[in-house]
Amino acid sequence: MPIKAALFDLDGVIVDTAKYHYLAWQRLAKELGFVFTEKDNERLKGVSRMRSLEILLEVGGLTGKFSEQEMNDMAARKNDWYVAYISKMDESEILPGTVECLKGFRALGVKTALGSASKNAMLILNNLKLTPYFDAIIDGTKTSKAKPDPEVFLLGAKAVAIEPENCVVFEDAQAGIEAAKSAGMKAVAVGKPEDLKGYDRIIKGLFEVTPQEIINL
Ligand code: B16
Ligand code: MG
Repeated sequence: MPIKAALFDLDGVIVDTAKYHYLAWQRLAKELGFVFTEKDNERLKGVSRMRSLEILLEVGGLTGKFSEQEMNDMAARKNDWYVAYISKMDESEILPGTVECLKGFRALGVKTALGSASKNAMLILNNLKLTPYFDAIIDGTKTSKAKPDPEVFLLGAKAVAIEPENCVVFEDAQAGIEAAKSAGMKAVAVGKPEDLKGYDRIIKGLFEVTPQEIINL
C-alpha cells in the first residue's frame, strides 16, 4: 500500500521534551519527599499527564494517598513548571532530520500530521516554528483516549482524509507503536531495538530515512 500520509509523534521524535518533563516531575517528587530518577522517567514517555502522575506516586509509594482535587492540583503545578521550560525553546531544539523529512514528504504529495499525547503541543510547535509543516495537528486537547488506543492516529488520518492503511506513524514509545498498528497503519519506531517491538522499521532518528524509502514501506 503506498503511503499517502505521514503521522508524527512529538516528544522523542521531533523534539526531546522528555528532559523538561523530567525536571518538572523531579521537582514535584522532591516536594513530596522522594527521589525520582531518570530511569523512572522512562516509564512516562508517551504516557498522559494524569497517568504519569499516578506512576510517579507509585514510585514514591504514595498511591491512593491523595484526593482527586489534590491530584489535579499536583498535575497543574507540574505543568506550570514544565510550561516555563518549554516557553524558552526555539528552533535549535528541533531533532536532526525533522524539517528535511517533513518537507520531503510534502514534496512527494504525502500529507503530514502530528499525533501527540501532549496538551502543550501547539506551544512547542509554535516555538519551534514547525506549525506550517503540518496539514493537521492532533494533540492531547483533541483526544479522549490515551495511546495505545489508536484514537489519536485515526483522528490524524481523518483530518487529512487518508485511509489508515495508507498512513505511516513515526513513534518513540511502545504504546504509540501499538496505537499505530491497531489503527491499521505502518509504524516506524524511533529508538533502540532492545526497547521497542512490533514495528515495521526501526531508526535512530528522522535523519536516518528519506521519505522516498518510506512511501513504499
Ligand atoms: P502534557 P508525545 C507525551 O508526548 C510525552 O511523551 C509524555 O511524557 C507526556 O506526559 C504527554 O505527552 C502529555 O504531555 O503534560 O504536555 O500534556 O510523546 O505523545 O508527543
Ligand atoms: Mg513520544
